[in-house]
Amino acid sequence: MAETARISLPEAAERLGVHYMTVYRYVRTGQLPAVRVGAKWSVDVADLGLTHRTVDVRSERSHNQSQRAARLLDRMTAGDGAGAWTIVDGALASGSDPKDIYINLLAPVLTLIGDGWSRNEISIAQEHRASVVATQIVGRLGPRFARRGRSRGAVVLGLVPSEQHALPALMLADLIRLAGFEPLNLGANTPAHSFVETALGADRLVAILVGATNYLPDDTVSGLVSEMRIDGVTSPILLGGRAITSKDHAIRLGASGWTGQDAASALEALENLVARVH
Ligand code: B12
Repeated sequence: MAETARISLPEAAERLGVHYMTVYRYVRTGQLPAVRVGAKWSVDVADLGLTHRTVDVRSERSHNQSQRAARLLDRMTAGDGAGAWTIVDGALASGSDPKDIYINLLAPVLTLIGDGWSRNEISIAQEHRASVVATQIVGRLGPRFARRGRSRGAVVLGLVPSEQHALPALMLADLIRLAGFEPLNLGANTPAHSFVETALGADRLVAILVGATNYLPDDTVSGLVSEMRIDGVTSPILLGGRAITSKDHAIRLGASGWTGQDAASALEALENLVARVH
């Protein structure tokens, strides 16, 4: 039968053969159940085996994930679409869903590629090859984000004029579809009149999301927003992406709000907007 005595964190650390701070971290991150009485934590001895197993599984999982990311980076920079897809397919087979693939595999690999480029370790040619392969992966995964049932409304999205980074909008559009909206993605380098035409023609428009990855002069972005307003767009316009650094920044540029700088925060901003309206 399992032992059920309660012991302190230093005692647990001794039994597990790890530092006190490691046990404390297990408690703070929820890997080890603990009870606090006053300033003192205690844990059940029976949970210690569980902790070791959980930590083993987690570290094995994160090891597998980083190996997979390294292999994907290698295939993407080589321009090997088939090889890259085999890796993505392997991740799907081992239980990742398409959203996981975007957020926990493809986006981190793209970030590594960008960092490698900025340190001169990855050439512009490799970056271009990788972008094409990433676009192919997104093209194959895209249909898996489709949802049945009535859409929650249309969301127009696109990137500011002169911006070539189309991939962030492609990925975000799929995630928006998964959340039940109908994305109308205008992609890279979108002029104001295309935002306006799409917004005015959209059925049950929820919002327009305008992304900027590269830094642009503020008046170019605020000019885009005011052109949309002058041309009759009344729906919320949210600005975001890497180059829009805060909510204040977005508001200063004339937007109704900020999407944040990554896909997860963009989805959250959209949900908050819908919750405020209803
Ligand atoms: C692929 C890539 C390219 C490709 C783009 C191909 C394509 N079809 O998209 C090419 C080769 C063309 C390119 C060009 C350039 N690039 Co580039 N590129 C990248 C790279 C490696 C991946 C971009 C990507 O798809 N990211 C996807 C995810 C990982 O990015 P993300 O920022 O988290 O995107 C999310 C947010 O934008 C968020 N989001 C939040 N709110 C909203 C709202 C909206 C509406 C949208 C759409 C998105 C959004 O959702 C996204 C989805 O997850 C990045 C590295 C990186 N860290 O991203 C560099 C990077 C973006 N590039 C950079 C630079 C400097 C350039 C160039 C100027 C120089 C160059 N590398 O040759 C040119 C710029 C050209 C231009 N005028 O736009 C820098 C930008 C620096 C900065 N502003 O901070 C980066 C960060 C590389 C680096 N580490 O320095 N690039």
